[in-house]
This record gives sequence, structure tokens and C-alpha cells, in this order.
Amino acid sequence: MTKIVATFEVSYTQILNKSGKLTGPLPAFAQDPEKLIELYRAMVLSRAFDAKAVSLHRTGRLGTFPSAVGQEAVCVGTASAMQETDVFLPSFREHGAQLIRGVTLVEQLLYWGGDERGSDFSGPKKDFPMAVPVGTHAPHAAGVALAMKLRGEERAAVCLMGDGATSRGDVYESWNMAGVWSLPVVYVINNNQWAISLPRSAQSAAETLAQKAIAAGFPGEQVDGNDVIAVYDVVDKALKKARSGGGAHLIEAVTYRLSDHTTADDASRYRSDEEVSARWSEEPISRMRTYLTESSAWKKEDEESLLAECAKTIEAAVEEYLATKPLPPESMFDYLYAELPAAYAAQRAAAVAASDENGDD
Ligand SMILES: Cc1ncc(C[n+]2csc(CCOP(=O)(O)OP(=O)(O)O)c2C)c(N)n1
Ligand SMILES: [Mg+2]
Repeated sequence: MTKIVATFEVSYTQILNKSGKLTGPLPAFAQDPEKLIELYRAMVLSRAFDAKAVSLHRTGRLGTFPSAVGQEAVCVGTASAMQETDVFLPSFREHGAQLIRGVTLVEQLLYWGGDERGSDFSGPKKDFPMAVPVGTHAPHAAGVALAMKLRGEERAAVCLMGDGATSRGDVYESWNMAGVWSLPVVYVINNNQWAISLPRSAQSAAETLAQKAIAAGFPGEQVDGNDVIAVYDVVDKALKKARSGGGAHLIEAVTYRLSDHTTADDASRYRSDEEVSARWSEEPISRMRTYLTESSAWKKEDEESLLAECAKTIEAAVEEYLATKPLPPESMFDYLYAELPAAYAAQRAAAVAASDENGDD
């Protein structure tokens, strides 16, 4: 005898399509145009900051930077659905989300400029610093969620990662524990179709990345990652469920990386211009602007003043960043160990001596 012992389905949610038309009813939170304008403004600021960061890198004033052009709705929708008391564990392409969490532009510039103080957030003290090692923050997210559960708190952890991260062993281990212990954690996959030069098709033979959660015993779903209303809505529901004891959830936000992987990459070496230009028609900001404009909530003058405001905010942050006195070179030894191992003590002393010799103060 053979019988079916398990079946599963993976849903895909979209509310606003690429032409800025509604494909389903607006969720309650989105009935207030002010809320939609807030999401739109955050996406525009994120993109403007992105462009500035890339030009700072090009002119030698910032380290390698991972642009998130085209993926603003994933970050803004996810972070906007979070409560202040939730804990955010980002990977490295999440400046749009960190902005909403209260990490300042200056802190973000310091981080990408190689200054440790950029990870000492003045805002969300409990949020984690960016995880540059791919997927290593997923087990941390399960640990954070376990602590919340043991303490009986109504909070949740949110872990954002890329499509490539879903192939990592530690990510599977994290999902396994999140399922077994029914942890208050929401995993959001920013599926931007690429892991540097590796396309999604070569990343996994699974039909969706969302279904990987089902093997771990909790729901996985897809959302249009270029639709900020839909991203907010599915993350909001998953978070409410997680906070009230309903366990873990995985959301695969389907989007596209319109930029190079980082400023150290040249994506034209592995993908065609045609592919990229076709994807520009799906990006999240213009569809939202179309929707707001057509529903008379947004005018040309609003757009102009928003762009001017973003430029001013960013310029002020850049000025403060560039005026920040760098930490002394020996500081690189100071934040890893409670007590510096002997082998590094000599290196630290050499760094102090070298900076004294160079006249650094
Ligand atoms: C453990 C580890 N292996 C390799 C790398 C090098 N690396 C940096 S980003 C990246 C691809 C990540 O792809 P994805 O998870 O899809 O995130 P995306 O960059 O597309 O946002 C790789 C392999 C790394 N940072 N960490
Ligand atoms: Mg990716």
C-alpha cells in the first residue's frame, strides 16, 4: 500500500502590481494614505542614500558597499512591520531596514567606512550588527527567539538573509530548531535572484525557497518583494503570530538585484543588459508612486520636496561622517576579546608605535 502522508502548498501574495494597480483588497493598515506615504518616503530615502554611498566609494571615501537598488520594498516593508521591542538580525544589504529601525545614516556610513562605532547603534540597542558572513546570523536569530520564549516575552526576532544564504548549513540548523522549539522568529529571504554571480536557478533545485521551511515544520510563503504593501502585510501577520505563541514563519520576498553585487563587482560580466532592463519595469518605488499619484495622495510638488529633503538629510550625514575623527589603528584589537591574547599584545603595541611614528594622534 502506498498513500500520501504529507502535502504542502506555498502561497504568493501581491497587492500592488508592477503597473501600480491593486490586485487585491488593501489590508487595514494600508487604508490610511499617510501610512503608504511613510513607506514610500522610506524607500526613496533608502535609494538616495544608496546612490550617495556608491559615489562616496567611487571617490575613495567609503569602503566596499552593497547597493540594494530595486530591493527597497523588502527592507522597508519588513522593518516597518516590526515593533520597537522586536530584535532585527540583518545581513549586509539591509540599510533600508536599519534606517527604519533607527540606525542613523552617520552610523551606517561609519560602518561601511570601516569604523566599529557604526555598529554601536544609538537607536535599536538590541538589534544585531550586520552579518557579512553569509547566513551566520540565522542561528543567532533562533537563539534570540529562544531567549524571548523562555522569558515569556511578547517579542519576536526577524532575520533577513539572501537567497544564497538558504543553501548554508547553519541556516538549515537554525530553521530546524525554530521548528522544533516553535520559536518566535520570522525569517525573511531577500530573493534578489543572485548570489554574486550565481543565479537562483543554480542555487537550489527547489521550486521555491519558501518551501524549505516546510521541511523544518513551519509555514513558508512567497510575497512579491517589489510590493511594499504586500511585504508589510505578510511580515505583520507572521510577527503577530510569532509574538502570540504561534511559532516560526518564513517569507520569501521575490525581487531582483538591479545593481552590481557590491562596488567591488561588475555584474555585466555574468548577466545581460536585457535581463536587467526588463526588471526595471518591476521595481518597487515607481509602482508605489503611480498608485499614490493616481489615488490623489501624491503630487509632483510632494515628489520634488521629498527629493530635496532626502538630499539635505544625506548631505548632512555625509558631512558629519567625513568630519568624524578616525579611531586609532590599535582600536582594531580592542573589540574582539575581553582580554587580549598575548600573541596580539605585541601586534597592538606595534600598531601604537607605527601610528606614533606617522604622527597620527
Ligand atoms: C560564509 C561566507 N561565504 C562566502 C562569502 C562571500 N559572499 C559574500 S556575499 C555572497 C553571496 C550572498 O548571496 P545572497 O545570500 O543571495 O545575498 P545577496 O548578496 O544577494 O544579498 C558570498 C558568497 C561570505 N561573505 N560569507
Ligand atoms: Mg541574493
